Amino acid sequence: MLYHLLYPLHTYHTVFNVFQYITFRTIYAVITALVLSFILGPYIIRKLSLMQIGQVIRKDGPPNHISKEGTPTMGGTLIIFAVVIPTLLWANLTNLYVWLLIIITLGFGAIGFIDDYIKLVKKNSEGLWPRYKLLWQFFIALIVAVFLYMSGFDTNISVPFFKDVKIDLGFLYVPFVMLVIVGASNAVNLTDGLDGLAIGPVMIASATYMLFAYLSGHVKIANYLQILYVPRSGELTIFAGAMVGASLGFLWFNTYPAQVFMGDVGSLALGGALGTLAVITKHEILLMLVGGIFVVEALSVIFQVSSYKMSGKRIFKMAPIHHHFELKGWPEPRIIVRFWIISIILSLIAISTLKLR
Ligand code: 57M
Repeated sequence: MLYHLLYPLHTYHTVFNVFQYITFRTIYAVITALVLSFILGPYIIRKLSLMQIGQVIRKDGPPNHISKEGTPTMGGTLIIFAVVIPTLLWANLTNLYVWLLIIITLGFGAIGFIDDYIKLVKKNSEGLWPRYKLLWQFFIALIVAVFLYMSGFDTNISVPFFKDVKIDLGFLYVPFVMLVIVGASNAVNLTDGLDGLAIGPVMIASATYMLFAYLSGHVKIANYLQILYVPRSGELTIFAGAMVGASLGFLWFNTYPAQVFMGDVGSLALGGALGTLAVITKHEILLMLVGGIFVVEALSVIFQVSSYKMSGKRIFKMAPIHHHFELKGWPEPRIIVRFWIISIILSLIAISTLKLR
């Protein structure tokens, strides 16, 4: 909005020229998201506590989680607010990609909100029926995928390390996009099982895709790096910047010992947004590397459940894998920070692939 209000004033004074620059507006999207989180955080945590929206801890989980009973959850409402408001403030709102990201964030956030609400307010521990959750996620992802396909969006996917390899998926691009978005959403959801364990890698991945969006949307840099140029995708730098600020702000309250959990409203929204950023910046396969922690967490569940079903034996002491380390006796902060470190390493490797090709 500020872009539309203030940039036109550059004809009266050159200082308003600065509002045309994506870098300037991204920096202020990060700052606005951070400030909003710090201002609204305490209020929202107090509100959630007063409404007794406290986490119910399953008895079959790691024993040290029992003390977390009653921790306010659904803090993801704060995250979504701190992402969407700065985006509306600083992004070019005629950019359709920005609206696609907002739709995914609000849509997946709504699914998570309903799930959390049923679990915590209606006191029904089952929440939304898992297949309904998945169905609604695929439906919203379908809307985004079909819109991209029908608007002539490039259906080629790039392969890391191989600059000349482009795979044109044609109409299969639609299910591919849906899988990336829904997969990322659920992987983040599974990861959100320790204080700050999900929000840390989400912040790191958002910062990585903030860079990718800027590079992919800049014709000269994209050509120099020989990555797919996606016209107008540069505006997503601002959305990704808001995600970085909102994640950092939420981490202030979610760090061990957490004052608030994000809830499905947060994890589903953030994962869906990351998946959509990966699709529109055309770095979908790299998401497997940038979001490597989320991939490992999801795979640990798949392998554990498959192994248990086939042989009755567990591969891990408990899945997702963060619980395995807990039961091995690692203190919670040690697991969390080591997962953050791995996430940073994976992101640096992913960024290096832009040159290693
Ligand atoms: C998402 N939710 C956390 C919190 C957060 C198939 C199976 C692997 C599913 C999985 C599951 O239930 N996943 C749901 C993970 C939960 O966190 C809430 O959920 C939101 C995110 N969706 O925002 O509101 C618990 O995680 C802890 N937590 C923190 N700090 C945080 O900042 O400590 C969360 C955020 C919270 C809190 O204790 O209650 C969760 O873990 O449920 N199931 C599991 O992950 C269970 N694993 C399991 O059953 N493994 C089996 C088989 C089925 C794979 C096995 O290994 O044999 C574990 N989770 C729990 N209890 N709670 C173990 C049992």
